[in-house]
Amino acid sequence: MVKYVNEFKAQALVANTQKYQLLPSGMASLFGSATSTEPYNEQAGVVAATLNEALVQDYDGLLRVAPAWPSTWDVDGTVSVQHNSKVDVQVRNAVPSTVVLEAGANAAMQVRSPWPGQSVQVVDANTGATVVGPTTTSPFTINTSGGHAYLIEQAAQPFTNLPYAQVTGTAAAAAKHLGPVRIGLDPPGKPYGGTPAAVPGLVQAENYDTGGQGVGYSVSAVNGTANGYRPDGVDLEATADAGGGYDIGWTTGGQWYRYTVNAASAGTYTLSLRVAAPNAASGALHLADASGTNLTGTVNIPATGGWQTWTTVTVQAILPAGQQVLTLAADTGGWNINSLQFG
Ligand SMILES: [Ca+2]
Repeated sequence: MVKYVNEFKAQALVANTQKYQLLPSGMASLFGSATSTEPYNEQAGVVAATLNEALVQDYDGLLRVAPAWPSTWDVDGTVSVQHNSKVDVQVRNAVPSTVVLEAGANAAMQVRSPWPGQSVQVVDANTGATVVGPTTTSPFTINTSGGHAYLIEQAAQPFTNLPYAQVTGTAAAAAKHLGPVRIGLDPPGKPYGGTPAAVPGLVQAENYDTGGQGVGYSVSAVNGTANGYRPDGVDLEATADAGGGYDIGWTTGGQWYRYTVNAASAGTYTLSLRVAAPNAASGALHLADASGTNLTGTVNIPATGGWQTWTTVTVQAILPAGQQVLTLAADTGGWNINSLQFG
């Protein structure tokens, strides 16, 4: 019965978070409206309090470990409890795997066994002494010394037998989402206009991501004659190319512009760059993914005879499916770019 209550609670927490946690800051929004200007503090509070109480409860002088944790959720968490103490708990496959009491004071702390019916012992991590058990009695008492950590473990599975799990991983390159809502902040750069450019499709050079210098673009000098197009516009000018609009000029090696795009499918795309260069620009540019991998190889731009005499240079790029940030990197200067057509 408890199990099903916990699962229902987990579903309710997820549903409420998806409904209310709508603001980019991660705060919840009253009435579940993304356009509401009223933060909904209670939502974050309910989530925090519920998770704490589910992981470690401390009332009537008795510590209960994972008394109401949903069986489908793994967790690594720390909960503050009585006597200025903390309990660190890891749960895997519905069973506590690691339980540590970090004592903040000298006290006699009552603990309900995290593994009912199993033989349990408590080891003072500071001294190595076994201070409780092995015992199947529950609850048991740990006479704590402030500043000591106590390993609460199954006698048959002491900490010394636990597998060593190496910490691995790479920095996140994309935001996490829970259903339709953000968990935490998206990367600081955002697609210009709010929506990633569709691939296949046309990406206007002037529509580089927002976020400013070092985020949406990086330029060594601010130039341009069409700064009215966007508040953070740099190096833009009205273009004489077909279709009008703006192009990026004043190119210099080392400058770059980012574009958040959404590729309909993974595959090799033909990238048609609309460019102009009075003189041939060898090794002019390349397109890179978020991890810096060169997707196109170095692209050469032939002489078109003028800054507003346009031609199309075609290269290929392999893209994964979905939303991603592409960087148009200038390797040398001497050219303008109007648009990037992904076909
Ligand atoms: Ca353009």
